[in-house]
Amino acid sequence: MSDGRFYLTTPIYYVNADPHIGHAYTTIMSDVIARHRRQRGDDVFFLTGTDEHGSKVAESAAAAGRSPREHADLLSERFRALGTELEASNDFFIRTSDAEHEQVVAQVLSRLHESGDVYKGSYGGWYCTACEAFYREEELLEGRMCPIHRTPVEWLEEENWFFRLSAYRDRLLALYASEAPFVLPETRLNEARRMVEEGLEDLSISRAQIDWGVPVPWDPDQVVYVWVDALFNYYTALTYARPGEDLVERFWPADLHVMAKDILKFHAVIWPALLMAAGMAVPRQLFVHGYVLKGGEKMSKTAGNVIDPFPFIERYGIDPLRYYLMREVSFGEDGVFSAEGFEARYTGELANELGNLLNRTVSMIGRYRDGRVPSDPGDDDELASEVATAVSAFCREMDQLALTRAADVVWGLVRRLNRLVEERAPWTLAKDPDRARELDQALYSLAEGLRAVAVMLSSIMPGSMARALEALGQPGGAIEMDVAGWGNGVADAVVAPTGPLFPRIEDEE
Ligand code: ME8
Repeated sequence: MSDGRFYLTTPIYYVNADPHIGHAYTTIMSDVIARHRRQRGDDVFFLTGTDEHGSKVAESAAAAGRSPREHADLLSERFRALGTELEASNDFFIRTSDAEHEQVVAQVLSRLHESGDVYKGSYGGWYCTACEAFYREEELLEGRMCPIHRTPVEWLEEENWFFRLSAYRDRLLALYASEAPFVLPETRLNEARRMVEEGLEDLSISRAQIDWGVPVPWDPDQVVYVWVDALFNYYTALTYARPGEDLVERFWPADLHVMAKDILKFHAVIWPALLMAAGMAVPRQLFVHGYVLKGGEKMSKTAGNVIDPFPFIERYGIDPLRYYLMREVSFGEDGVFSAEGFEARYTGELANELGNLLNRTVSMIGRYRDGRVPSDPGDDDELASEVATAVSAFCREMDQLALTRAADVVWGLVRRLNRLVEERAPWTLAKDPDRARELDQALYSLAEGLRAVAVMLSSIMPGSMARALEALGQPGGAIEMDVAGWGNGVADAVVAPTGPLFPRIEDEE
């Protein structure tokens, strides 16, 4: 899968409205993957950013009484701030209004033009501005509504530049047949295949009636279609993210694009065809996740049912939100976000199962062994092998991007360790000097098991797990996956009791 370097991206988000939990979800899941790859020793480049051109943004700017540029500056900052709050470890934040991006888009467009697959034509179709896409009559819902947004579409007729997408049918089908699946999960790959098999229409890649965009290099009266402009961000970012460094050479093509299913066609069909036409390597893989739902509905700016992530972060810190989304919304499927569900997992799993386990372990080591983890690991082969199994299962699930299953694996170990506390009952062992060795072994096993848990969970809850490692006597503790295994850590460490990792949050009411 990877050759030691790993380039992954989130979609770049439209700056037409404020970010919500749906955007947070994609960014967090991508960040978990990025952090995990780093823990595996990969040279990672992680990109996110904002999509700023086109009529959707221009119209929302006008509605807010701002110029598109002012509006984009303001909203882009909110997405950047969201990334910071989420503790996203992205290496760069791209804006499609960056001059460097615009220049490279113009260059790539010229290459497309020279490929012979770009021609001038006229087109009339039903346009949904929220999707920034045309629909055929038969794709619309009753009353000429957009199938995604359920809002009215408008008839648009212009003379534009077209990309001969229809000519890429066989090459796309060959791409979908490649051994390493181009799209995960498989249902989404099949969906892409169906789209191509059902027949592709050529794609209008310019717009005549708006000017908020990148001018078409050979016809400056038109601007580049916002989706073409946006897709190429994945390439352009590498040309200027680190001045003086050739990131294209190092990271192209992308290893993984993460997104939700709403933009599957753009990424699985249009994007590789554009790259093929421009003579550029296509990405290795896409992961298409489901929707975060509120009630039964997709959360979206257009539907107006969004949940703001900031209050949750303010109240609980970021890690519980990262954990909750990872566990609750099975990666690849739809899942419901609810404040009640969030609180239940916070209290039941984070505070009680994990936080208490750490707390008890550290305080028993304090009480029975003067705060020093026994240096003799004893021969707890059974637990040692359970930890080894958990670590390798975790990595295997992460490699398959089965993020939620990976989290389940760790949680299995957390529960195992909780049972171990009850089974070994260190408080009973402590009363009997003849059983000192058993007590040593129990305390060592709990601490070493918890260290493995903390290393695995570091990609999901980086801040809290750094604190957990510190409590286990591993300040600035190594989190490389190859030290997660048994026997690499806690022997003889001096534990450092901290306050609860996940404190009870009193209800304000
Ligand atoms: O489509 N559940 O931007 P966008 C899960 N600019 N994920 C969600 C979500 C939800 N309810 N709502 C949004 C665009 N997302 C284009 C992309 S890329 C070259 C250009 C996430 O602001 C999810 O990743 O509409 C989805 O694909 C993306 O936000 C759409 O963001």
